[in-house]
Amino acid sequence: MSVTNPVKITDTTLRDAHQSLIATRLKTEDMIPIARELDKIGFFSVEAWGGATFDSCIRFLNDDPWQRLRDLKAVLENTPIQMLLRGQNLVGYRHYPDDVVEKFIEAAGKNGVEIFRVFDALNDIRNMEKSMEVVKDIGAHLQGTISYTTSPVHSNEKFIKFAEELYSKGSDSICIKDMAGLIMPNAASELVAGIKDAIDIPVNLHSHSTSGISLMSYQAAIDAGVDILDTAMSPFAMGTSQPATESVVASLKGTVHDTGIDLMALREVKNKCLLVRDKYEGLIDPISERIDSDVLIYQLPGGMISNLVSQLKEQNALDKLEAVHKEIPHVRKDLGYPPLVTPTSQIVGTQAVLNVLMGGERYSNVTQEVKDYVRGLYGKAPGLISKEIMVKIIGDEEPFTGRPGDLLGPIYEKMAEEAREKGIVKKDEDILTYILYPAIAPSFLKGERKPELIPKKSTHAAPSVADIPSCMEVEVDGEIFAVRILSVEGSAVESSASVGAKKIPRDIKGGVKSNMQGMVL
Ligand code: 3PY
Ligand code: ZN
Repeated sequence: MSVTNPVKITDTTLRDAHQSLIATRLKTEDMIPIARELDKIGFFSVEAWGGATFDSCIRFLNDDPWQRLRDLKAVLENTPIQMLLRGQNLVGYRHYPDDVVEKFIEAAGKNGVEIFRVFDALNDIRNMEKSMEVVKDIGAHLQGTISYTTSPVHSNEKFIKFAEELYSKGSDSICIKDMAGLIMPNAASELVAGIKDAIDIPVNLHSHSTSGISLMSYQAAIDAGVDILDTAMSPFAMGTSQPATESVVASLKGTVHDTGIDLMALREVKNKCLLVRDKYEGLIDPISERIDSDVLIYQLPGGMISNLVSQLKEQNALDKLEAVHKEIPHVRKDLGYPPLVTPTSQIVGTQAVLNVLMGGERYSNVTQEVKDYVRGLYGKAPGLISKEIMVKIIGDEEPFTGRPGDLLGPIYEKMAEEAREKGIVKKDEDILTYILYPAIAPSFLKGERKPELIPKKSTHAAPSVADIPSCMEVEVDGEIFAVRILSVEGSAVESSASVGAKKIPRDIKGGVKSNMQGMVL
């Protein structure tokens, strides 16, 4: 059978896969041997930079993100490096001025990024325009991205119109970014076909296996003519990560869509990945590896679930997790149905936590980020925010309706001066590290930060978690505690309920502070 429509593959092992499964903790030294093997395969691209990796590098790993990029570039001789860029948010959680956007993209290009996947959480083109323009200026591949979600105000028709807008701004390809694994096979088929009908550039589908539906949606997208699919090598695939590269490649062998990738060559990559996975096993949360059908109801992207757990743990309120899950759709509706992706996932998630923990009336306590969102400082909400919610959150203030980036004057030169005065600039890129993460960059750039240790993996066989209740009440000295089993070491038979369990007093008081910085999703 002749291969008339080969599918291309973007392998995400070195970015989204470890961001989704091991909280973005893969160190550069462990990436390089994998990258060397990935380079032999013939992928369309390897997604290896951007998203949360920049933050994680300096906050947790004591790895220089710029050096990582250079090291990757040195071994990825035949395969383009792709990065995920959060539009005007770059690799952070808030908008940066245009001069910083320009310098950052130029530096990323100079150090090795060839394909820029640019998205905005609200699909507000004004938050993407500047970065798209700079990507074009440096002559790199611009992948304009749709943040996919479902809601009463989203439809395939609107997404196709948005794809046309992305195309009109110079996109070389379009990505449908389904960050929570929500896209259904029918919707994938209709959307891919619709975009391909409307514009003549390659279409890439990016999904996560969180809900268990992604492989069916990939097949539907293939039948509808998708050009590129995102997958991860099997040791870092499935669950909250992408479908497995090997499975997709194998399923297309001998068909008109054959990827041309050699399964035996993939084995070599897989073997390298297995060794690395073994080292990080202690970081893999079994929850991330399982199918979670709740995502279809609550729409939480994988990273957000673990983030909520950690916020609630901080407040000794893990027993409120279910209530927070239920609150999230309310907050999302009130805020005009933003797709849940960085930073809106944190904005909505944190407010939902606050609404639940404070009890009483919703929004009696509001985070600064929600106020700014309602003020229009993150861009235009996809749907209406009712007058009632507006008043509750920002009183009678008039929201801003312009391009949020226009409110920010240039800061690069001033902050460069500041960084030099602090004696932390050894190379130009250090200035960008400082501008993006001013609180932690100085200690990182002075070499004062210690890398986090990788938790030890259990030496016992995996427990049969199905047999263990996830939550129980116990009485200690006359007081009732809700105990949630967070992890169980050893086999189910040997383990007692106290292993890895946390006691949670039921009586929760106090508020929640927002921790937008430092959230790696
Ligand atoms: C990121 O912004 O880091 C993402 O992975 C969004 O899906
Ligand atoms: Zn993703």
